[in-house]
Amino acid sequence: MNSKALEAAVKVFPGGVNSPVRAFKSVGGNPIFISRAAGSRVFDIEGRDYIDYVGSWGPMILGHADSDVVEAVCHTAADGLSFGAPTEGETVLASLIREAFPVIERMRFVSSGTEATMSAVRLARGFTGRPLIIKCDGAYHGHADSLLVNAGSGVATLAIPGCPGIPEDIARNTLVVPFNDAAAVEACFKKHPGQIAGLIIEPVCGNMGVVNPAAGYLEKLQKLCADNGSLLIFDEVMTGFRGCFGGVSNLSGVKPDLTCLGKVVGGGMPLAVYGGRAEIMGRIAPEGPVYQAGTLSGNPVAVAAGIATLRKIKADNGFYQRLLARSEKLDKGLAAAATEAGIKVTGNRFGSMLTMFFAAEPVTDYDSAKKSDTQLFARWFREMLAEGIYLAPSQFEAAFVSIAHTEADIDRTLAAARSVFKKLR
Ligand code: HOZ
Repeated sequence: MNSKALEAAVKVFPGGVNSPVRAFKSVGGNPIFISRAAGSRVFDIEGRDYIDYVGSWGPMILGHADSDVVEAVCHTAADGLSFGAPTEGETVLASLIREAFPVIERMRFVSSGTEATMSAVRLARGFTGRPLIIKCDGAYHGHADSLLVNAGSGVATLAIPGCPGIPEDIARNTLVVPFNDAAAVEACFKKHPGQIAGLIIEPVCGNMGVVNPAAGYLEKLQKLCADNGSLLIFDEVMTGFRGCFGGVSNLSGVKPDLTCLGKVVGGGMPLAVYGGRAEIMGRIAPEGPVYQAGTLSGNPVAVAAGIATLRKIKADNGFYQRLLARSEKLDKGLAAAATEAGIKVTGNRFGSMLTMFFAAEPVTDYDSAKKSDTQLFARWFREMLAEGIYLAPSQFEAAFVSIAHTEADIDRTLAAARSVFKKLR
């Protein structure tokens, strides 16, 4: 049935999918077609169930079909799906976001992470009057032209060297530096004085797999940007709410000028955010001249899902303690299972997102991530799927743990991992 569904889908969608990494192209085999999901499980159209660590690529921190979120969505939908006009719910969600991210003084809601990062970059350029931006090699900030240069996520997964359709005139305004290399950023500022609008960074990478910043790295970036009159933009689309009720800016104390959020903040519905210092956000239309708009921006149903999700996390005192303990157990358990089987892996984790690289050396940037044995990863992925464990079909993505993953789920995952690692030897 999955293969029949794929056959039909391929006729109407490139690769049979609506986002490239879903196609299983780098791991082999066919994608499973999902019929429904509940808690920590997804069910495919053949009736098989899987413990799900894709979590819709990050949003499902409460698990699937959380009853409070579903109720909020149904209740709101009954009163109309979209108005293209302000609602009070938007301000309620914005207040929750501001409480979680004090660096976001004012914000704008959009519908996807791509829109958030694209708009933040435009705002940085509009605010500073400068053309260039810096991004990290292997980092993925959505698929806007200027941000797809040397990108991670699906671009890394499919090893696409450069994306046709992006004019050279646009690409050359993006400067690329290795992650965790502050000296490279400093060199960019020296080479292009007064030309760099901002530096956009996943403060903990998720789209080359999870890669943590070295001690002091983010602080150095903040200083370099401030010294050079450039904006520091944190892309916390993946990391937002994954380690605490807030993001890397809260945990590190580093204060970006602008922040992008998505995924968890929309509770599984299409909603994303960019925001930051009030002075900068005041340049956005209609207050300022930097234009950005959207028919579905602040969609009431998506806003309701976001409010229900954030309220539920906030109301649960032990939320992060439980979530992080289970994530740590999974991370450590996977490493132990690999070691027991004599397979070299490097586990990187931030909060409830983690990547097990099939690499012997520490993974600190895209170059070291690329040293992973992707063939072995592909076998691991397929065997785990056969055991009923649904992981991201790419070495360069993260596994997401939700609060709905029980101790028993983690134990079952680790038991499957032990048996799969033995087969991989
Ligand atoms: N950008 C997502 C991975 N980091 C993929 C989204 C999807 O394929 O659904």
